[in-house]
Amino acid sequence: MTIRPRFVVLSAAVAASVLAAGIAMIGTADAASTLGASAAQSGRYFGAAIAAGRLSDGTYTGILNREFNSVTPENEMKWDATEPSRGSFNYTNGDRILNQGVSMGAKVRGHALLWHAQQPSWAQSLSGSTLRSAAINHVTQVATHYKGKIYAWDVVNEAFADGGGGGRRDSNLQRTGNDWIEAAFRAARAADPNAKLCYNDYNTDGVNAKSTGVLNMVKDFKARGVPIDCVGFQSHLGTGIPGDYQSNLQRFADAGVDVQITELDVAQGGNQATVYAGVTRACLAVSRCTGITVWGIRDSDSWRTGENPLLFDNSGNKKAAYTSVLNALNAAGPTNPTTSPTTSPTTTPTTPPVGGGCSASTSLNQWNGGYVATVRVAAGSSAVNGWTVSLTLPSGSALTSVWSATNTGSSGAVSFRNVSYNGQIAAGGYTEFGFQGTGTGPAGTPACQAG
Ligand code: 9MR
Repeated sequence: MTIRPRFVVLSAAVAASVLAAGIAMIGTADAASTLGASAAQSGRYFGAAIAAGRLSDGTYTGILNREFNSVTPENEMKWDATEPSRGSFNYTNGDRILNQGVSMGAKVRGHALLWHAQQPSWAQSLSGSTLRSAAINHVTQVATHYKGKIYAWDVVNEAFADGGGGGRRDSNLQRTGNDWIEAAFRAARAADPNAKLCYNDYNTDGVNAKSTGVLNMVKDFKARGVPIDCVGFQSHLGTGIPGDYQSNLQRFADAGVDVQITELDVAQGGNQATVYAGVTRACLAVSRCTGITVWGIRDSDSWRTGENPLLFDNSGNKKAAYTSVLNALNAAGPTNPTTSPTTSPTTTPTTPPVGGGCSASTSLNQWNGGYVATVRVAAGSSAVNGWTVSLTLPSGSALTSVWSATNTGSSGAVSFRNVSYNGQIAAGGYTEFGFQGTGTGPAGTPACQAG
């Protein structure tokens, strides 16, 4: 659904009284009436974790189809589900989630390739190089099965320890060597170059030792060219939101990764609607926060039994928290947030699209001998249906990987075409793709051709 921005002209007196009443006007004239459509106004998604076993429940799928434009399998793509015995893969339920997402035109987040929990028993009993090669094979096989279909993969889940140290969690995977995480990310990139690759964790929702440990890993990966595109913040919250929630997201964005709220749920209590709205506003205020996923649909679908932490009650009715999220999304209006995107070393200014069409801008994370470029493709005043970005790589530079686009050429004049899930951009919205290369990254503003 395309949301057309319409601005209301008010007399000064009316405007003053409206402002005095504290009513947010931007976007209310054409406010979108579902979570997905209202998030799409700023180029974001609003998703839910879903369970294959509930897809035959009409109330459940009715809400899912109506409200959400992204899905995450709650359990169906985990290691125990997809490789129940070594080398023997079962994608039945994972594919059901994928197909549900495809039928909705939704993004599909893959969750999760490697995790210390929910391992099949055969993997739990392995160690050392045998476990390492089984784990990397698992990443390769599953990411290959879903190649081209997944918007973002949680490649590694919950690998950092709780408490004050900021270090890794002990696990059988960690005991194969500290480089297991980067090995997993490299294998995932090789298997599905177009999926965004995320690290995902909990208790990282504010600035603390654990989130700082994850941030340091991201910076290290970026500096060494290990492919990582995004960090997921699970946000299983109690009755409050960390005061530095937004600034924590921003410091990851500033390190050159997208951020996503991946498993949001909030204990029911007096503050539930306020906390939900606060999380939503924080994401909207961080330009690299690409979307929000709630961990279930109705309270009765939640893993947090008895806490009623979701947006719909047991009967599927919208709760106050639902309304507060929808209002926060609509209050952001039909344009992208204006916060500065990243503090990457080199950023070309975005050329404002004139009328329809598209524009592109590049931010570079560069090191001696290589770089990662993130390219933002923005629609003008009309929705874009397909896009091609063209640029020239400097002499000595060659592409080594491309994600969320397909390239023609790998040195000199190169162009990048959208993939299936990011060709359509709402008016005023944007999407991003990226590439890694040798040598020095491209300078200047790339050309963008819509259609
Ligand atoms: O919601 C999931 C629940 O159905 C499973 O029993 C549980 C098993 O560990 O995993 C739950 O999902 C978790 C997610 O995969 C990772 N972050 C924490 C989530 C809640 O436990």
